[in-house]
Amino acid sequence: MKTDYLSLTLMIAMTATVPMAGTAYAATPSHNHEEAQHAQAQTKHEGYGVFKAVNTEAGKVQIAHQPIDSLGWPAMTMWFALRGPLPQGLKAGDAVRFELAQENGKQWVIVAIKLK
Ligand SMILES: [Cu+2]
Repeated sequence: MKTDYLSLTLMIAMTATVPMAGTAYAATPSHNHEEAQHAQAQTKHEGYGVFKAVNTEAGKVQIAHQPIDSLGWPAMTMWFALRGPLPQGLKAGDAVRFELAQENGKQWVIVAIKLK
């Protein structure tokens, strides 16, 4: 009786896990991204905003970004560490599109930035 109960519990645990994973996977293609590989790389998030300033010594850029729904972030102006080159001719006030990735499971850094 004890064994039956255990195997039943395991079955419930397994059936409960599988549909959840399936839902998360199925949700990915319906996510309307311009480039599919962004959605597949779950650690990356896309943002839009206005480039404000750069601190080349610190390797940081200041961006007034729009809300980033995939991260639950509201719109704000903030500094990001930059891991990559800035677009040629970028100047304050330019609209940009950028990709964020979490570094060491903590800080969100910009791994790509382009003129929008
Ligand atoms: Cu922010």
